[in-house]
Amino acid sequence: MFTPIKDILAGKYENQEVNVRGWIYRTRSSGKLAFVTLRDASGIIQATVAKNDVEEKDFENAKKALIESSVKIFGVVAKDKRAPGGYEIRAKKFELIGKADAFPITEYQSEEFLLDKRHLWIRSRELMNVMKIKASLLKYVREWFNENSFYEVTPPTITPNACEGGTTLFEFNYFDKKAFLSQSAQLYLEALIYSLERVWSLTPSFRAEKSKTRRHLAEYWHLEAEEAWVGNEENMKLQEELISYICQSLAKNNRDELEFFKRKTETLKNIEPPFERIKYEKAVEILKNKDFDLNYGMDFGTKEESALCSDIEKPVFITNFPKTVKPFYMKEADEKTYLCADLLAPEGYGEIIGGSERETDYNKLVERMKKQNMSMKDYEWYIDLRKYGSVQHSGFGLGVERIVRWVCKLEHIRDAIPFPRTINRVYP
Ligand code: NSS
Repeated sequence: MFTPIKDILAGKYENQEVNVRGWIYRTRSSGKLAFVTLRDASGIIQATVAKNDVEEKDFENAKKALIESSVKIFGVVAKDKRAPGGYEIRAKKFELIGKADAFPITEYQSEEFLLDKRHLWIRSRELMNVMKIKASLLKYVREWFNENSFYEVTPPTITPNACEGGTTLFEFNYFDKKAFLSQSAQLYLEALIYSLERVWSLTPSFRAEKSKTRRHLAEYWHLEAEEAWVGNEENMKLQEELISYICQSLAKNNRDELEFFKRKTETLKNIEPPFERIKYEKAVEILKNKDFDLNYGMDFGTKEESALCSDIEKPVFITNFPKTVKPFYMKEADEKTYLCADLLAPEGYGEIIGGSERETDYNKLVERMKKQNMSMKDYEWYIDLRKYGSVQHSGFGLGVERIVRWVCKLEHIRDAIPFPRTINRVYP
């Protein structure tokens, strides 16, 4: 049996014998003593290997093994103030499992080099902690959807049409036909509400973003929900509750990882409904007062969003965007605007959710699509839904890496995903 390092550091094994296994994080030796710091998925602990306590071969291996070699250690746990974490293992056996070559990643490396060596860099403390936060966050999301009677569904990621407009579509040859990588599961979720009423899905979404930004990936994880019999106001309430549940759960259960990123648990605990709602029109005024050169009808970019959410403590909804900047499927609020909302994260991190009430009127949809020169044939199935028991419905999409970036205060979204896909990177 092998003991997770975290349990030893929690003080459960003082003066007891343990077996641990993992990878060498740091190593040094002096004379008859080798210090080997060991890392497993749960934590880091120091082991001392004394020449007189182990077989000669084991001692030689402990002295020579380079960092990232995999090892198994058997020994006794001792409390020791000098050891990082307060405990160390005094080894009785040291077994070298996989000898490592000289590890290519040393202390000061360029971002590009670390991205080339991503398959190794994912072992770093930073990326391990990000991945732990992400795994927990997805667990909380599942809990919340289960609690709130949503069914998880599995929509396709190969699609015949666009959801969010043609400019960010990845097209490919599908058995001699044109097909696209999905930008959003929304249109399929809309079909699924007629059987299950409340549905959600977690899928990769693809955006051929031609710009280099710190918040766009070409492939990201998209968490989407769609609800029958629900208008945009209730849709926003669900989003507030979901975001709050995620933040409360992280604050309660992920202290160590949050501390690593200097994210205060208090800040997350304060993220409770209601979130402020600001109409797009008002947001334009706010930006103009901050000296932005911008007119009604223009979309917000990174800078505009940042300016709207840099001084706030809770996420904020920007609602009622003009029809000119949003896709065809939204329900109109009035002649100029849609019943929609983008949720912006605090501290300048910007949009994490896009959501709206959907157009239910067959004729309005067709008219709008014709105006935008959309191919009616590709969307026939979608507008068909309006013919068979159409009901009010709404939904939203949350960018998983966007919320992870905010919670972990990451400079760049690519560090919220183990193998980022961006405009100039598909390797490794
Ligand atoms: O384009 S969205 O704003 N909206 C939709 O796709 C809707 N069809 C979702 C729905 O109602 N079911 O994208 C939703 C979110 C957005 O708020 C971001 O958080 C995230 O998806 N998003 C991205 N994350 C990372 N990289 C890129 N390129 C990206 N684009 C959107």
